[in-house]
Amino acid sequence: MKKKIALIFGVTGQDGAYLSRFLLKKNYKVFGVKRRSSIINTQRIDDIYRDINLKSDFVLLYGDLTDSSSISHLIKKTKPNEIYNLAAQSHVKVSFEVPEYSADVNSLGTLRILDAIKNLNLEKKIKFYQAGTSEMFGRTKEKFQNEKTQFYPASPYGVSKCFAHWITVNYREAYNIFACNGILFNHESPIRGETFVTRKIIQGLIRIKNGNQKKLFLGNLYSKRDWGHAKDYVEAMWKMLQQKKPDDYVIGTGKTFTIKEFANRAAKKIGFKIKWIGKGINEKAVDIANNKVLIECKKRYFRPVEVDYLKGNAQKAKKILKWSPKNSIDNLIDEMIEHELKNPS
Ligand code: NAP
Ligand code: G4F
Repeated sequence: MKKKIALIFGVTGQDGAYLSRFLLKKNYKVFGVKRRSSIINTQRIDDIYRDINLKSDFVLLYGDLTDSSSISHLIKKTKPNEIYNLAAQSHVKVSFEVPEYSADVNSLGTLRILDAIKNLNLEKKIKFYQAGTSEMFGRTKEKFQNEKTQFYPASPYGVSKCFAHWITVNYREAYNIFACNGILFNHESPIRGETFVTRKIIQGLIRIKNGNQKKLFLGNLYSKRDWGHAKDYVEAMWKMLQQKKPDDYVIGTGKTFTIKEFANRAAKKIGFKIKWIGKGINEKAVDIANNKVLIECKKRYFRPVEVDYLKGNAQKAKKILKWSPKNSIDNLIDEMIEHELKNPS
């Protein structure tokens, strides 16, 4: 039987790496799009090349979401059955520093792919997945967000992803493209980028434990996030494209924790006994064993405006996709710690 072909934009990212492995195990041929960088940045997918059973079906090609011609060329060359758009300037805080670039990649980049599908007359041949985010809910007052919750984005990143969401809906309705939006809540893993808060906390506390760092500096300790495991979430992306009809789905765990709660759990598992002292920007976590300060707050890690509370209601995905998360926050933290201990940075 002919193998299905997937084209993944953002293959070098956390989700790109998990999705590649997932699809290769399902017997797909996977083409991954990487950008040119001055230093090799394929660490997350290098082990696929080392896997004799996977490497012959995994091909990396250069491309960029800011370059329409590269997108059309890649689609013509690879003739995909499914396109996964995971590429983005994905850091919320950084999007305040580079708002125009974030919009170019995240919003117009999505439009460029959809428009290439349409202009190449491949509407009936290609299924499209768009990596949407709970950041689109932003400052919503709803306490359990689902597909019907109104968007109220609170960063250039969130706003850029709202454009991507609606242009995906628009091309689905206007041109009958099989296009789905996943509205994914935060998902993490041992290969999460080092500047996202979960990886930063675990990496920082282990460095402190090993004597390689003195303190960990964080921003807002009181925002709440619904954290799942990336490995569960890429399965949901694939499931969306296997349905009879294209649609949009919220993917989350339905549980939410503050950054402080995440840090407390991680610290305990790493072997610290901590207590919190002070208030606001002066709040600190102290190691009870020696009275040393382990965690401090720093103004530079706060955002101009914060998304205070996210909790995802994935009932629709549960019912239609038969999807539910397999990993708890504790499994996730354990796995992240184990990886960091084996691969100290
Ligand atoms: P990530 O680790 O930051 O990966 C982003 C990927 O996009 C990287 O491969 C990056 O390439 C690539 N990229 C950036 N700019 C590009 C451009 N101009 N052209 C082509 N590729 C470009 O993000 P992730 O956590 O895997 O997330 C995947 C997607 O899901 C993103 O769209 C993100 O916004 C969205 N999302 C993530 C979460 C989450 O919690 N992880 C939740 C909801 C939605 P380099 O490696 O070269 O930088
Ligand atoms: O880990 P974060 O940077 O993730 P954030 O902003 O929730 O965004 C991630 O999840 C989104 C899904 O909802 C994705 F769409 C997006 O691409 C990305 O993957 O920050 C989480 C929370 C924030 O409230 C932030 O203010 O942690 C708080 N925080 C506190 N101290 C910190 C820090 N965040 C970071 N990155 N670094 C800190 O030192």
